[in-house]
Amino acid sequence: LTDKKVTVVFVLGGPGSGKGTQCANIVEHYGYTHLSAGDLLRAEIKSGSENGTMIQNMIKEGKIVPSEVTIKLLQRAMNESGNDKFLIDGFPRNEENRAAFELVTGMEPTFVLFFDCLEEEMERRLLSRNQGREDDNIETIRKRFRVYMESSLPVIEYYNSKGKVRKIDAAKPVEEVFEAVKEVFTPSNA
Ligand code: UP5
Ligand code: MG
Repeated sequence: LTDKKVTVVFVLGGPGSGKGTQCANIVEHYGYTHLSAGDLLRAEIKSGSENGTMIQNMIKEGKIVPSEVTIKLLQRAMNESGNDKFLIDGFPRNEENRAAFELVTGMEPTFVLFFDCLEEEMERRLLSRNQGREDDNIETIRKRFRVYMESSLPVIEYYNSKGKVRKIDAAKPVEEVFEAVKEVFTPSNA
């Protein structure tokens, strides 16, 4: 997987900005494998792994799980997929995540899809999601927003300075957001 032909797109944006929703659309149209770091961590909790309790506590507090744990899960999922095109959703969340991923995998994203959305709208979506996520309560949501502002936005700034960010207005209805996403993935742009 250190092969140069592997395509990685980081899909970033605040909690509830629509990363998972739009990744599902992208997969249907463009042949990528969707890897949600949060989904992989939640599956790790369910599997009863030795890290499960630690991961569960971090997610409940909206904190960022140590890079080595998340990167191992991502690498395993990439290897198991048999694909060479990946949407990595919700990772990297801080500078340390970003630097560790590049160091360990030798990969850099082709570009970064950034879903930009106002906090009020994201909060509304998360509070009405009702999928039993332990972090979808107002206390944890506030913590997730703070971590996003303090730790994750600087990663987006970093890639923006390298000209790699494709910013999408994510406050619009799902179909309209996907129209904008499609423009990014048309061959002349991607
Ligand atoms: N919805 C979506 N799009 C909409 C639209 N355009 N208009 C109206 N409604 C829309 O969407 C959220 C909800 O909004 C859904 O009900 C959807 O139908 C609706 P979704 O697509 O799920 O948004 P998403 O951005 O994926 O929100 P999510 O809650 O998954 O984002 P987070 O970044 O908070 O969650 P994630 O799972 O990535 O991480 C959870 C936690 O895991 C983190 O807080 C952290 O503790 C841990 N984590 C790490 O430690 N490291 C990692 O690398 C990753 C995660
Ligand atoms: Mg998600």
